[in-house]
Amino acid sequence: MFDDGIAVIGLGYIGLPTCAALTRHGLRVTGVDVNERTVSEINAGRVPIVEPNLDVAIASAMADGLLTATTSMPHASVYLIAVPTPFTGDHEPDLRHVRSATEAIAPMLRGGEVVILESTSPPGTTELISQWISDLRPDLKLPHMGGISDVHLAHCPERVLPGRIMVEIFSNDRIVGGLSPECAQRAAEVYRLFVTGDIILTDAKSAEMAKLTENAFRDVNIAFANELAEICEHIGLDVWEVISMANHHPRVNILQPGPGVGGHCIAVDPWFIVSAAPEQARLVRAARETNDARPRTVLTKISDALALTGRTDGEGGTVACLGLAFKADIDDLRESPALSITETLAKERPGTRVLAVEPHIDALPRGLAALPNVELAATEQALAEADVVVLLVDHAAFRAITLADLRGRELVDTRGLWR
Ligand code: SAJ
Repeated sequence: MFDDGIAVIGLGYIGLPTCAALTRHGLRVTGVDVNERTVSEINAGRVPIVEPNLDVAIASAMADGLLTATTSMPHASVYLIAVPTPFTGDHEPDLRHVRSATEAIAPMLRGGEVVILESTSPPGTTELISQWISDLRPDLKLPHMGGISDVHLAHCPERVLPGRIMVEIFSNDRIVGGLSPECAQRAAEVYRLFVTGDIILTDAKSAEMAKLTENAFRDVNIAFANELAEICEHIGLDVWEVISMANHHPRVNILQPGPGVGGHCIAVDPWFIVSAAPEQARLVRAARETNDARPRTVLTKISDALALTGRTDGEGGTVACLGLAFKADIDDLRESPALSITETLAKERPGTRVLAVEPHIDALPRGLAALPNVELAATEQALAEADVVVLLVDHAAFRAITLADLRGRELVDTRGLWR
């Protein structure tokens, strides 16, 4: 089944670890990416993203001669699509990367191949891929037409947690949804090679919805914690204490409030459900709106804290923003509420000096670097010079800060570390 190897399209946080997992099991893998720099980095044995143990796994795949990266689509027995699926300005799914991957695969098909979509996608996307291929290749029978097909199509959503990808890619259970039962069986054979968890077979649309449901579940639960934070503040209670006590109940497990939900999954995927059923997805939409409103609440608290130090609107003062990443102990700044709070603060208060502290990076991202009132600072310098200290990310490095280190500063603690 794998005679012509496997092509993994999209060499990012999912595609690259998947290449590593497949090559570890002796398969020949071609990694395909539109970004020439990514391709040349990988071919030179360097990994362009930070994820524990990924560099070692990729280096050994290269040393064994099992992995090559390229910008052009090869012929392969299995195509695995792991490209981004963002949303447009009005929260509608943007499938342009899936479409261009499909358009590159279509001319290579000879019959007998398996095409798997791993990218998190709105319900119906796998079927759309089948239609797109059939428009380009009227000579082939595709599974959406019914009957026996020449090419097999399935959705197998990725579920790995950034920071634990090289563990979870092997151990997580996988959902494999085929456009036909035969498609699901053929795609499952790929995952049986390296997955130790259960493999659950279903139809493609249920698999698409299951993945969206997982992330919407987490988003709704975080929104509940964030709403509790606002309720508790309003009535003068410590939300972290309230949650910790409630969680002693055997059937209660409330998540933690924070400055908002970041990353490229949980803040995006629920919108695909809203888009598919706008009238019905009321709670899912409300959760998104609640979490998206958190950064503004934090900015108001920073202004209030600056006012307490005698700074009037828009002018003066030094604010230390601790953490820019989208969550603890990673270097990933994508869709980070901490980053957007720091940037908005600096833009809205050009007379305020903003010290950005992020132990996992050594240069400011472009948006922040362009602002004259922002500097990348070490923790000690920021604590020494700030009037207001804002804890945005609960990195391990910040857990060592004591209340004594913060004496005399106004504090905005969005993670409940300094209670
Ligand atoms: N967050 C909170 N409070 C919490 C937990 C998280 O505010 O109690 C915030 C984080 O700070 C972060 C955001 O939510 O900004 C998302 O972080 P996360 O750790 O919940 O999730 P991700 O985005 O790193 O990974 C999620 C995972 N999905 C689920 O746990 C259901 C992962 O398994 C998925 O593979 C990934 O999305 C994905 O790619 O879809």
